[in-house]
Amino acid sequence: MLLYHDPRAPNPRRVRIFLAEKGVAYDTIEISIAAAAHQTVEFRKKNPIALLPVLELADGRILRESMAICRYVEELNPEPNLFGVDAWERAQVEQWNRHAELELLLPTTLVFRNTNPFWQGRIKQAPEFGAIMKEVLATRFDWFEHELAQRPYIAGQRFTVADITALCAIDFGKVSQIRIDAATHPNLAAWHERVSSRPTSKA
Ligand SMILES: N[C@@H](CCC(=O)N[C@@H](CS)C(=O)NCC(=O)O)C(=O)O
Repeated sequence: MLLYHDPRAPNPRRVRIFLAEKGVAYDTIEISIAAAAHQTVEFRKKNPIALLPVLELADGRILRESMAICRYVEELNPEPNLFGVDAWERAQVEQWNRHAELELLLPTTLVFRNTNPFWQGRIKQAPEFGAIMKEVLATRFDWFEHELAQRPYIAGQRFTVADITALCAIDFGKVSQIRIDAATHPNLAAWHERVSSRPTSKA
């Protein structure tokens, strides 16, 4: 398997951590977003909408959504289970992974895209919208703080793909000065410490 990724981008990191948790071997090709390598005609043959990550199988088949890739890997490598073992847990993991995607990762990337000089001249930016997304994120941090007072991991009593998504979202906030304040969000900070201490978080 070949993973096209950018080491600095949060969605490819989700897949790298997932693959590391599974202990699955794979090769990588770095596609630098800063160098616009994802915009080339050649890369668009892999993904017409020029986004990372992309997984290419040995026979040339392509998967280009992080969660589609992770689900495929889970099917082929059921252990350790990261998507839930029964109907209830699978629903919980799905729910919390979507919450982490839509309520943490999406606004975090929207702050970055709309306020960071990196994107100046590359895309149209709306700084005020970015600032609004930052305010929304603050309310989401409050919500996750409340949730994590009740359990050690995002979707329940154990580490799942929902933790991977939330970790990648929160770490990517750094570039926009979005940080967990341990004084006001001790449970979120403790969770962050817990998941960051896993060796796979370095993947
Ligand atoms: N839903 C997609 C999102 C992919 C995505 O937005 N990737 C970002 C990197 S984290 C990207 O390639 N951005 C390049 C750009 O916006 O030009 C997935 O999870 O696979």
